[in-house]
Amino acid sequence: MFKSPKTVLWTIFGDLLEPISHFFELRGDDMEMTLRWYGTGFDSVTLQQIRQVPGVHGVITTLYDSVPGDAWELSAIQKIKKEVQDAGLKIAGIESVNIHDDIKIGGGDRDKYIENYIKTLERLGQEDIHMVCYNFMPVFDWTRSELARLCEDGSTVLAYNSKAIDGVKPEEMFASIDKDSNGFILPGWEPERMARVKELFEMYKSVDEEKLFNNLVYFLKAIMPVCDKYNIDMAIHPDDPAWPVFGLPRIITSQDKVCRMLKAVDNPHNGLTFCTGSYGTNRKNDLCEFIKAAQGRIHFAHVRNLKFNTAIDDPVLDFQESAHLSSTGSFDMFKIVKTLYETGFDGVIRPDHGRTIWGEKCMPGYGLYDRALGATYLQGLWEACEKTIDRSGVKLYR
Ligand SMILES: [Mn+2]
Repeated sequence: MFKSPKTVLWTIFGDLLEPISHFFELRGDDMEMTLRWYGTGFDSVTLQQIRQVPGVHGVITTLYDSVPGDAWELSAIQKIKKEVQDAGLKIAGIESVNIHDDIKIGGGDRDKYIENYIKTLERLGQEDIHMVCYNFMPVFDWTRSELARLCEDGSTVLAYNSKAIDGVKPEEMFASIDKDSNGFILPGWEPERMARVKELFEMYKSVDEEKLFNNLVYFLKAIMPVCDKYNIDMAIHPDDPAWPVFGLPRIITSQDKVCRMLKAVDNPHNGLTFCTGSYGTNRKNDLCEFIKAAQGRIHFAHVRNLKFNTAIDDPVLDFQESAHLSSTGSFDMFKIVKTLYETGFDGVIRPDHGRTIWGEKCMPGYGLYDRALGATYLQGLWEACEKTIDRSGVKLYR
């Protein structure tokens, strides 16, 4: 098993090297552009296609058929790693290693599931994988009311309308998501999970925001030693949308709440996936101020645009995902990328949900074409920053 010299150094001297790593360039100093890839048999996009997207050398992947709570087998990690490498790419990180509900609820078996999570992290670290995205959302992953809203140009996008969501029961929500998913299994909306939706709601009945927060802190404290040992950056994904849905608590929604979480476990390996399209759903969030406040703790960036169709004071909230360009949505994408650049971001980045265009048959949000356009656009913005802004005096993240 090949290990890079850096990994060997980190494995042995990680604790000692941490504070001085920057000076010896043990870390990269540039962002790493990637695309998410769900794995052969799950994704309509192939590694060979991703290999041809300019500037993309890595993928973010997962063991898509793994069950939350199970320890990942080393052989399974090695197999997917080899497949990615054989295609001329690398695994830049994992999205996601999902968290068992017992950990989120604080149930009787949580220590057992945390032990399994630690085993997974250990094996990922041994395979030279150092970034893990996860989320701490109860029952549901991301929520949208439509997966294929038709745009003027004939493309389709994911969209959210509060009237449609507020009047619906969770199980009906699942049926409509399932119907529009083009036959793909959407992350977080796995059928076996949704079959248990009522039971899950029952389990979360006694879990309020404070309890969920404490359970997250408990989990993070337990895994930090293995993250320190293998230099693994944990990157929590925000709740999407960034407010409570269906009466369930949501805690990774705003700058204040996130800063509290970062302080509660004040270790650089306890960090964020900064997803502009998730935090940005809540218009009270100032994305650039947020990036500055979390400087040094953003390990993974999902950068995409949204278009709001209702005024900020309208009781009905309606938004849709747009192409990545600033001109097609409500966010100033240059300002977002510039803020990441200026604050020393040197982590993994990827375009996020794209539109479905050019007749592609794909998982909603995860077609090749619009994400490839997004990756190219974001790299253009980054290049503009590199050529006009001197960040040599900025302490890179680590
Ligand atoms: Mn995201």
